[in-house]
Amino acid sequence: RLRRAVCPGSFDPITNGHLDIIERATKLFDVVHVAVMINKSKQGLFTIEERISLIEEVTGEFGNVVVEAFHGLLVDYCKQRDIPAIVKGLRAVSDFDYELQMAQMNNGLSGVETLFIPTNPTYSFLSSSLVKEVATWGGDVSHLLPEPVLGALAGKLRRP
Ligand code: COD
Repeated sequence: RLRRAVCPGSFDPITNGHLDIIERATKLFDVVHVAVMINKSKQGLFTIEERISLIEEVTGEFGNVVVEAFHGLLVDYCKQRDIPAIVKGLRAVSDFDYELQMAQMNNGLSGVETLFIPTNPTYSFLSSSLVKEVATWGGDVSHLLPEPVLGALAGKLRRP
């Protein structure tokens, strides 16, 4: 039986921080699902389809990544696909409170386990929202995003 895990998130857009966690997860599991969780109350800069196609493009080389959108509870996504583990990156203590809450809630709901991978320190300050803000005002984010995402973001900001 294949060992599966899921890396969930908004990925609006995927950053080098996300990609680092996904790549490390691909070395620990046979199949890594990247789940773009749809949050109707958060509009987002990229459409769900754009986020998925960027993730597919930058994770293709790993060879064991499945990218999907999901509307609903993460535990239901896991149940439907027989996924026993959630993999999350931890950037700093500030992430810990909320991540611990979600991990305990998810475990209580369905028994799914959450595993934390400490972020590469190069990316510990990195989030999709900060990248968008810095790029909006012309700051250089080229070291923080995979090449195809950089191009897509520049396109979005040119034609809002
Ligand atoms: N370095 C390392 N890891 C990072 C970095 C970085 N620089 N940035 C992000 N990550 C990792 C973190 O593990 C983070 O959790 C994940 O990537 C996703 O990040 P984002 O910002 O794209 O996504 P979030 O934080 O908006 O995602 C929250 C979820 C969508 C995972 C959460 O809201 C959820 O599970 N929603 C589904 C509904 C549900 O089940 N709710 C109940 C939860 S108990």
